[in-house]
Amino acid sequence: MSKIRNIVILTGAGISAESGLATFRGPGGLWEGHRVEDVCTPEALAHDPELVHGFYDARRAALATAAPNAAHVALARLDAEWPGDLLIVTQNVDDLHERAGATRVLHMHGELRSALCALCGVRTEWSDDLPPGEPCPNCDAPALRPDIVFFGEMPYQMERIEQALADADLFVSIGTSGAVYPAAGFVQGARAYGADTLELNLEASAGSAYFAATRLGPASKLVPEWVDAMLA
Ligand code: BV8
Repeated sequence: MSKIRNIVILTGAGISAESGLATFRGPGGLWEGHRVEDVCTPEALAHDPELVHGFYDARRAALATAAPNAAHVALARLDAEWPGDLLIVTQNVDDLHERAGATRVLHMHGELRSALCALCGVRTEWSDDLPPGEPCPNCDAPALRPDIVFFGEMPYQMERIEQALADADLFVSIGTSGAVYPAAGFVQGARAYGADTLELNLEASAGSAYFAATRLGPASKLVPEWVDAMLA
């Protein structure tokens, strides 16, 4: 444990499942009601803005009734107490890591509580419904869209993520199916740079074979146990 100084943690929808937020794949998943290409692509946004804005409005509203769970709280404690570098790279667009108190968080797929102007690129904090054609507070163009990275769009801050993976001594993946790239490839990158790798997930994922160790179970149990051991 003493040789570990820099940690990168990747989180996915599974870490928020016990907070009542639906995951994407699996029974009752978000995608179950929708085809991915109908709600999570630039083409969908152009073709049916009402559907896409409505899909994210519903998820933004669900945030109001969700609270961080023991896994988010444990990661926030590690963030506060870990003396080395630590970066929580989340694929999630909820704000549960921040509401648990974590500060070193990077949302690579965007955030529900942010609106992006498709014209001037300025972001505006947004907590209510975001109807299509809403004027941008900065440039006034009717071009505000959900600040979400759709399929075919470049995830945010990839250079910063790649640098963190290059510097990492430990890469931990929590609550993700390993179905979406480039996030699903981070474990291979981390290993190539010599990092140790650990997966904490409810079930085996598409990437489990790449991890040096995989522990199966709910994040609310596995993550506090792992953080306690890291801070012991
Ligand atoms: C890009 C928006 C390039 C936010 C999302 C290489 C190979 C193959 C394909 C590609 C490739 N490179 C690019 C692609 C295409 C594509 C892709 O990966 N397609 C897949 C489907 C094959 N990737 C992209 O398009 C990405 N862009 O690469 O751009 C580029 C280059 C130059 C110029 C321009 C562009 C963009 C990807 C982002 C797409 N946006 N969503 C939102 O709506 O929330 S993806 C969506 O899936 C979410 O972001 C989500 O985060 C992501 C991954 O899902 P998970 O988080 O893993 O959730 P899931 O339900 O799948 O799994 C939950 C897991 O939790 C399960 O394993 C379950 O067992 C576990 N679990 C459940 N309960 C618990 C639990 N674990 C613990 N405790 C519990 N209680």
